[in-house]
Amino acid sequence: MIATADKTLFMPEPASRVASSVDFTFYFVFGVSLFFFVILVALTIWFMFRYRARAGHEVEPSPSHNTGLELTWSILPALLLVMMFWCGFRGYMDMFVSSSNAYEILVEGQKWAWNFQYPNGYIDNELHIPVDREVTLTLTSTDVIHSVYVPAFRIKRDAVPGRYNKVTFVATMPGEYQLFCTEYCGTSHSDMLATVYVHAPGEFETWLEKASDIVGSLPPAEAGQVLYQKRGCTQCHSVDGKAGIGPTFLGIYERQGQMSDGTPIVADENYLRESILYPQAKIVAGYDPVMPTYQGRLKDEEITAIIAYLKTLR
Ligand code: HEC
Ligand SMILES: [Cu+2]
Repeated sequence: MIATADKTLFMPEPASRVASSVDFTFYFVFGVSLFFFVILVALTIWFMFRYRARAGHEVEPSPSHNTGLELTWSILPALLLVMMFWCGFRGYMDMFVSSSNAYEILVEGQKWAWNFQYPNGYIDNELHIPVDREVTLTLTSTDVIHSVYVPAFRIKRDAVPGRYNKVTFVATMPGEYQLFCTEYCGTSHSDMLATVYVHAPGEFETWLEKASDIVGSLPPAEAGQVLYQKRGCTQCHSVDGKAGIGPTFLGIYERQGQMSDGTPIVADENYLRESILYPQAKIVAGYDPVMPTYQGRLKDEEITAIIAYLKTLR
């Protein structure tokens, strides 16, 4: 691969193995386009001036044919196009075909957060990966189309509800990188961010082991707070009293609420549990029914921990 090791005009410093070939393809297409754009526009303007109609100049019969010229302007661009296809196709295959020992992470987009599920079942809202190891993201979505984009890795792939997409890459430098949702997906689309942590050799396994045991290693209320942050609730629920897309969690426990059909309700444990598992069962007055269900996505003990945390928000 042709290496362009630095950050480019449009992109951050490359941090994956495919990055340099993506940059090469981009600048090749860009350069060829720019070259022909300048030539064509310059010639057009010059000919307009040079061959303009004016007194004393008769219209000359145009030559009908020039084999040499026609072959040149057909074969040369055709070769350039084949080269573009070749670069693009190779890069696409590099990102699409994974080997059998790639580390697979399931990625689920939801309005408006990412869930990254590791092989041991642990789910996090940030992407953690080992350096220098082939990683495959298998993407899907619970609601609308989202799209994973990590500029430093030069990878981008859609997360489509009801199907699985894959993207494969090898991160080459430990550090933190920005991940964006790059498919407009509604109100908080621009907040649908995540950080990619590329761990130095050996550190990834240690991180995963520690992170996986939230409920086992923390008191319920603290575990609940971590889950609140890591499982996407923050996108819609504040804990400081401000209403967002959903009601604030401040003082939610035993709060007197009203449902959209007018029934009053007291937010006890069972109501909170129901709200998390079956959000559409009772809709809080003044809000839209946009909360995704966490059925099958939060374990019982995790829901219990979240409720324990909600009780502390007085
Ligand atoms: C996409 C935005 C969104 C996300 C993400 C979300 N919720 Fe909600 N949630 C809502 C909305 C909107 C309502 C109010 C309408 C309703 O009752 O469904 C709500 C209502 C609730 C209620 C009832 C609130 C009340 O005042 O009665 C609870 C409890 C709740 N959510 C918990 C959670 C938890 C826990 C999470 C994370 C695991 C979460 N929600 C994630 C949007 C969201
Ligand atoms: Cu999105």
